[in-house]
Amino acid sequence: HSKVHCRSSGRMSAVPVDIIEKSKQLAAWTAVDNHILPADKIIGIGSGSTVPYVVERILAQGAEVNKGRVFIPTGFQSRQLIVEAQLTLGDVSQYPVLDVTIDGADEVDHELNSIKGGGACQLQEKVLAEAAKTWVMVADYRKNSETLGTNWKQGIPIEVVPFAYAGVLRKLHSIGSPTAHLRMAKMKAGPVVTDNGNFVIDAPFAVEQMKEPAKLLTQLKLITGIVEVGLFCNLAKAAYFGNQDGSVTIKW
Ligand code: ABF
Repeated sequence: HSKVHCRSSGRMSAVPVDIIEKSKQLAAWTAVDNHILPADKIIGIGSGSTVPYVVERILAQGAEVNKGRVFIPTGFQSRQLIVEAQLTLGDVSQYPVLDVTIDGADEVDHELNSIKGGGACQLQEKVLAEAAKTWVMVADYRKNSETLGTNWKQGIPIEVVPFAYAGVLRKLHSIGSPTAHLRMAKMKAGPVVTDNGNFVIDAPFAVEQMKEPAKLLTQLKLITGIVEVGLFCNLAKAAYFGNQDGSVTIKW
């Protein structure tokens, strides 16, 4: 994307009880309305707290249209969402080409690059993003920024093969992320383990490096032991952000 356009749509009439939840819902609903058409049959469902509103809006399209669809999850949480909504569950190995995937994000920059993986699902999320003919992100206004790392300070989530993690950490420390660290489970019960049985390293980088995310991504992907990097570059068709005032910012 050489240029990203921004647009704001109309306001919601109801006063939100919970502004952030409302803004997530608004982003999700608008994205579904714009990108999930009756003809779309193979649909990727992403992870995070905005995605339940995506499913909510898909269900509102009616049982008739949803009967003919298959839904592919990015992880355990979205698998549960699909099952609980009584939609047809599929696997990306059965359906390697998806019509649309809608997913959340931790932060999206002015060129639609994003940080993802705060929820530790970035490997499956990226597989579904790349498999989709149309990949769209949805989030509340806090995720919308100029440069990655501005609002999301935790660093880039990096999925690593468990036995290689210490070496990967040393390498990250030496290439500009001195505070890169293994993500621990709550109460420090042990490392977070992804749906694929891997560990997650959170690696903050300096602003200069974050300004060229595609370059950083390439550099990181060459490190042996790294399975996937939570930097998503040149993949998104659009990103939707619900705002506090009930408007939606669309970047595309
Ligand atoms: C997924 O869920 C992840 O890529 C991202 O880490 C997270 C965002 O969730 P939330 O909207 O709950 O912050 O999309």
